[in-house]
Amino acid sequence: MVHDDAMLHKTPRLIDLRSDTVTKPTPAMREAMAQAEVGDDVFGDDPTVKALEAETAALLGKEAALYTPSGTMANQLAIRGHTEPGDEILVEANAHLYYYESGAPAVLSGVMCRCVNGQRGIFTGADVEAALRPADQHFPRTRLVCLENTHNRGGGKIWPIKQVQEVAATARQHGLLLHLDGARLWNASVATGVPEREYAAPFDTVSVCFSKGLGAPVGSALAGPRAFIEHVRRFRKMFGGGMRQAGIIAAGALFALRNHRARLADDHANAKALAAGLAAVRVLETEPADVETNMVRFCIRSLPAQQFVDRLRAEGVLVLAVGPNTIRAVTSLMVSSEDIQAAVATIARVLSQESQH
Ligand code: TLP
Repeated sequence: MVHDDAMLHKTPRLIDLRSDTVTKPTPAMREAMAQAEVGDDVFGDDPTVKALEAETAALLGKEAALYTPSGTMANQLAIRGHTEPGDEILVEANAHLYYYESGAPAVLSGVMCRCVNGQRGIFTGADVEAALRPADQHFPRTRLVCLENTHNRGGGKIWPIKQVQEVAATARQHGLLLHLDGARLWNASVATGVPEREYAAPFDTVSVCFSKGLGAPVGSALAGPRAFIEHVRRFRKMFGGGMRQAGIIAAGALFALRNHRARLADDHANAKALAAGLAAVRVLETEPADVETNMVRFCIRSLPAQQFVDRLRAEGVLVLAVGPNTIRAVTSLMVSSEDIQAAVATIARVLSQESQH
């Protein structure tokens, strides 16, 4: 285990499966942050931010990258940079940048979102074609297609590389630009062995997060062509994302990038173990074969999901209701394999208490 229990869990021991965003910096990461060389990044003076941006761009096979405070900002900068107000973007109906980003495409870029319905977030070139309309003054100009890998609301589903390439080829045939929300691209690469740069290759821009499974406290990046990254640097400032001595947090991100990617395999093994444990608890509908990375989704019918979540919280297990009957559990460096077994036991106990009522 990477984490140091004494440091990370000062308060009563909770097993936190709400998200991989809850990860706290490890002692070694904190040390790297304390030692970071810093400067005013708006003046271009922060060497640690520059190092992070260069390493991220290289890993993704792109010319340049821009450090951002959040994944939301990285996605929204991509949309802003690729479009003009009144344009339309094609997104999957459960895509984070459409579903969970507070209506930002409408406000920050003035674009319309046209939704494609995927299977756990995955769609086809034919779906893109079906959503396109002829060039005509009545229609908005379709400009950008967005994919998400791994897909959050798809339960951590990985886009098969062949299908990414097929969708990208269709988009290109129609002169469309491509953006990848790769908040958890690291997970896809660890699970499949397909390098990040190969997944990133068909896209103009890719956003990635350091503050999820990689365990850094803050930050994401947007990678793409150098001219595009310089173009959106201005929008980052406009959106309030110009940070000063950001090297302090970028050092955590850099440490995460260099040291925490391979260990995501542990999270994936823990997620599979969790799903297997839950499958054995009769009342819960879960499909262990659907668990491809660090997320487990399960349904509960006997009481509303939120009520079940509240009951579990009282027993020290935190999960998230993501629908009226659907619950999400995410593994990360905050949870050990022992925690997973304890969480399964708690869930089983709470369910059996409920069924006695
Ligand atoms: N996802 C969060 C919540 O916002 C739902 C989570 O707990 O999973 N892209 C994807 C695919 C994401 O899952 C997230 C965060 C983001 C972008 C946004 O990142 P932040 O939270 O840094 O703005």
